[in-house]
Amino acid sequence: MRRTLVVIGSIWLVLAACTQAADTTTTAGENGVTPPTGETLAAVQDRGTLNCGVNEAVPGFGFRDPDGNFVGFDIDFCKAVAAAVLGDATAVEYIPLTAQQRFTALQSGEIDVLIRNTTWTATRDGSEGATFLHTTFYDGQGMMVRADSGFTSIEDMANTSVCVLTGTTTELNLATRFGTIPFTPLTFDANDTLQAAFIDGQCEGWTSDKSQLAGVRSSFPEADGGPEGLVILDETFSKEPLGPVVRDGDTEWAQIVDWATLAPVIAEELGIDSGNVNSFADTTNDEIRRFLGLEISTTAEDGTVTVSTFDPGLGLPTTWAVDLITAVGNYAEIYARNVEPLGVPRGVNSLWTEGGLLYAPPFR
Ligand SMILES: N[C@@H](CCC(=O)N[C@@H](CS)C(=O)NCC(=O)O)C(=O)O
Repeated sequence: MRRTLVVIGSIWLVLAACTQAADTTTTAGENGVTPPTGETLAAVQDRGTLNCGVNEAVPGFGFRDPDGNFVGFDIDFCKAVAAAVLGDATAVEYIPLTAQQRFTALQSGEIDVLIRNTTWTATRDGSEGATFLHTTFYDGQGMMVRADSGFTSIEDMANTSVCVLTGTTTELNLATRFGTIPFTPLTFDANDTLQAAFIDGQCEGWTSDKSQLAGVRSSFPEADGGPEGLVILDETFSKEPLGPVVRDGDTEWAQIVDWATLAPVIAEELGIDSGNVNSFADTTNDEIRRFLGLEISTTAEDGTVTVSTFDPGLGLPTTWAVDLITAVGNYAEIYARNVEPLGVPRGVNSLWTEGGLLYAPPFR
């Protein structure tokens, strides 16, 4: 009987949280800001800054350091877009958003792009006015527990409480994974309150994307056991492809953000990085010349030589890729700077030529 009540209680809590998430969804323009459909590029150029919706609470991905600066893997992709579009990686207005707020902020026009550890799902594509672009980080959900808890699997965690953020894919996956295993989800709006509850012992498990658990674990307060006091269980129980998201209805802007997102991958594929990006003036590799906006000579059958720079017609300046790679580096550099310190190996986030999933379409 008690078990049944726990299961019913769990289902209710999850449903309540999901309903809350759905209720906060507004239609575009509902909050008085008219979303610039088809005009985002011009709006960003006129403003001179990119409004990037980010996280401020996940070390390694989207985090505000002690000096108040935004740092992390996702933040570097905001910078990449600003460098491509405005030629200035610092021309970014970072707008911190909770998981619940993020799609409303996108729909209302408050942000130009959302880069906040956001998972691409069919429902978000179909019902949130959102267009998901290429995945920048292939992730999966996991469970973090105290090292002294003795838990080594989800099955060990019957009749426990699990802390989870509301408005996330995480809370739905959690219910799916526990299935008939009785447990109580405790939902929170933000990481700081969730962490306080976890430290307080209100929940035995903390579930989220594994990269984010690694980030949170890396900076766990020493007074509360530090990183060593926590273990992330081996199991990965969902697919969480994370990447940038733009508003539906502005294909030109979506393509610009998409290619800015792909540029660090292209650069890594071509062996270009922030240190050598200016050293390719004499390269005979036309793929590199096209990407870096260097002049290319073509000789027609009658011997006429034409010199031109490649322009794919995306609406970006010729120097966009040079500006971008100079500012943030290639994908390997972005990863090394932000994610490697968390101890997360590249794994599936390696180039396709190295057994990973990162694969950029041809820049030609
Ligand atoms: N990728 C998942 C989860 C994203 C998510 O919100 N993760 C949490 C877990 S660490 C987070 O970002 N917390 C920071 C906060 O909202 O304070 C999604 O798109 O729903």
